[in-house]
Amino acid sequence: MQLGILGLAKAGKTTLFNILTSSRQDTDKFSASQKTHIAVAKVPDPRLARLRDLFEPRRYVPATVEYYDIPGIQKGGGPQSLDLAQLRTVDALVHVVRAFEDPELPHPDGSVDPERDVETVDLELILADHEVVERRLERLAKSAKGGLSDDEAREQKLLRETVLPALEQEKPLRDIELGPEEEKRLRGFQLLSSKPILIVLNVSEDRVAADRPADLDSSAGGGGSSRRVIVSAPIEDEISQLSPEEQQEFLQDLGLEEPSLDRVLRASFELLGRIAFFTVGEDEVRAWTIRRGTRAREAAGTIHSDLARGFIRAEVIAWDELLRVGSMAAARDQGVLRLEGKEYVVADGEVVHVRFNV
Ligand SMILES: Nc1nc2c(ncn2[C@@H]2O[C@H](COP(=O)(O)OP(=O)(O)OP(=O)(O)O)[C@@H](O)[C@H]2O)c(=O)[nH]1
Ligand SMILES: [Mg+2]
Repeated sequence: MQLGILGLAKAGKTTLFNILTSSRQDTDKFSASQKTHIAVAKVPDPRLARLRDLFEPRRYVPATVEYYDIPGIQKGGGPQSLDLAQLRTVDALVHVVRAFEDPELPHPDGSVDPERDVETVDLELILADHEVVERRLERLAKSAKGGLSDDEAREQKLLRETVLPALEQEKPLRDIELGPEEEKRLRGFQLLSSKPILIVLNVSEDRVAADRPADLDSSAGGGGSSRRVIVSAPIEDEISQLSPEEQQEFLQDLGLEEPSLDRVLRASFELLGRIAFFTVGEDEVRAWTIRRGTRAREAAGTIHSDLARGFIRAEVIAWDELLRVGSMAAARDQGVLRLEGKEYVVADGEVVHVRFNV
């Protein structure tokens, strides 16, 4: 699962990337980032941590997300100013928006205005998509002289009647309704404005608690494919360097329940409709990432292909139920361990043990 961090110059992208992934890329007030950094972040999950405390395994493996830190977009720089090759391949976008004041670091547009910046960046994505779609339509028009296949004709209709008009009205494609077949048809184009997006408002240190209510309205500014989180990058940086006890105290003083970074990570995960199921034991307590709606046999395949091939049954229990009874054996004895077949749809937070035979 890959997410591209993008935004205007000096919004705090690399600062955020460093904290998310415990990296140490240079950040600086004056010179612009030149290249894309890539690193993996662990998704914090209190449920999995509780299971770790119960099993005390040798290995603890949370779910992960991969972040790409893309150099800042130069406004009006056109598609060239985006690292398009990298951005097209990611599953979703994280737009870091500057909402902090710093007299030493003037905003390229002369003032701090997050809503304007959200629109500016959306517009860059829309322009990049527009170019791709127009080019494709030109090519289709050329081959139309020799006659289009059914498939090509359908593609042309979709691009011409739905996609192009939306882009021309400066509407991001994530906001238009498409059927499953249309969505599949478009996927190959890897259009940027169709990707789910998480908006991260990087606010001033003193506003991180004050701004919470707006933050909770996570659907603000769009449907299910766009969400918002508020952070203060320097505060998150500070938090990440504290011990767990100090963290608790610091967060309480600020009136926060958890580091905002945890919420960025979880939102990244949820943005893509991903859920986690767990495997437990003395050897390993581990999270596995699947799409919502995945059936037991396919879920088993994420652990190992043999488990899908030789799938017999899955023993399933909710994570909190397992904590309550204390072990898989106790769950079996008490009749709370369910036996599910290959068509069973695995739910978020379930502990799964696959019985298989190859
Ligand atoms: N005061 C303040 N400074 C910040 C904040 N976030 C980042 N900075 C500073 O802003 C400068 C730029 O931060 P970066 O993380 O490099 O920004 P960037 O978006 O990656 O910049 P480019 O990649 O060059 O576009 C650094 O000096 C940071 O320390 C913030 O919330 N408040
Ligand atoms: Mg940077």
